[in-house]
Amino acid sequence: MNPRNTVDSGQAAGKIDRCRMVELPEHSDPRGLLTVVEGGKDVDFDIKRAYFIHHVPENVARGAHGHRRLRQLIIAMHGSFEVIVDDGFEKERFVLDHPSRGLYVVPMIWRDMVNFTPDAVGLWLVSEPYDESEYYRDYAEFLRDARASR
Ligand code: T46
Repeated sequence: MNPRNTVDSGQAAGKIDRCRMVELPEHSDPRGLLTVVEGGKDVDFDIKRAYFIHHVPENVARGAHGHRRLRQLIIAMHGSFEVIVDDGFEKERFVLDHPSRGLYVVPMIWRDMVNFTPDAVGLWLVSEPYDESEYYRDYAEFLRDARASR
């Protein structure tokens, strides 16, 4: 685990203060920058899946869901967007606007992605294969479970 970025797992999953910006290791030389994300080192999970979101129309929000088990690192590869995380008690807004900084999000967090610039490309590195049954799509159901788990 990179000591600058240590992110831990376990009991406190679902608390908003476990969601944080992670500085990714950059390798700079006259040819430019190379940024690395290594599962189990820069993030505390094995990366099982990657997906990216782009060409989001103006004023369109994405997300509006939570995950029961999934951990993720969200990176704005180009352009910028904002992620609002919500643990059922508190909310926090993060601006993602640099490809060497990612937002680490633990399970049991509701998230909304807003204010995508027209050129935004977001990359999601996640800990689980795609499984729709692992999502919360209903905010009332998420809130009930998130609050019951404290
Ligand atoms: C998240 C945000 C940022 C797949 O078939 N495989 C996949 O791995 C994913 C992520 C999606 N899909 C299909 C399911 C839907 O028919 O792609 C379609 C759009 O997915 P969804 O409605 O889940 O899109 P978002 O923007 O609401 O959420 C997605 C991810 O699901 C979610 O984990 O963090 O992007």
